[in-house]
Amino acid sequence: MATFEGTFTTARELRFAIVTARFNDLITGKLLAGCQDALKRHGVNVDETSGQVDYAWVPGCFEIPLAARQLVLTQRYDAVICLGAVVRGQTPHFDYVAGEVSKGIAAIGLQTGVPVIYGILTTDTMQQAIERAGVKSNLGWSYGMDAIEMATLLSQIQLGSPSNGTVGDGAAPLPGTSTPFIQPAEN
Ligand code: INI
Repeated sequence: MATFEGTFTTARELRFAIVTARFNDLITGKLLAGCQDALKRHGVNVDETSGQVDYAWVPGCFEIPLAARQLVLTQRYDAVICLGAVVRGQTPHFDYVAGEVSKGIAAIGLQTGVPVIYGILTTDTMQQAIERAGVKSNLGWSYGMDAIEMATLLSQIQLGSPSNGTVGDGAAPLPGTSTPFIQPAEN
């Protein structure tokens, strides 16, 4: 039996894109810092000039799926991380924005086979958002870890090389499994 399980020891070989919403940037800036910290402490060079992590900024969460999809379609990244914050108390269209960004992010991952991390805080109050972006803990850190885990997991599955080494043993990929399935969504 094969066990596929993401690892945290080979992140220095991976490439990431991070899409961050400017809306609620007090919160999203903290999420980004936490995410960068997690990646950096696992060997990823997060400097803009390194080429290992690229950054995209969008006005708000609603625009995140479009930017994330375009980044995925370049085939340059092992995972794309989406960071945003939707606060219910601040907006009557909370449900629309939160709903669209959730559906959009899920669809990109399923359509392309590339992990797209849902790093969107959806809270009732700004206080809750602040607590989750650094005062109590910083979920940005978790989103960075999730990206590493999913990128390495998908790589194992594509290569037929599980963490317990019983299939493939990290040798040549199984036929037809070495290239991620990338296909633009239909209009
Ligand atoms: N965008 C957010 O990222 N968070 C919010 O809480 C939010 N509110 O409150 O409306 C928000 N709105 C902007 C939206 O995402 C779009 O950027 C805008 O509607 C332009 O398309």
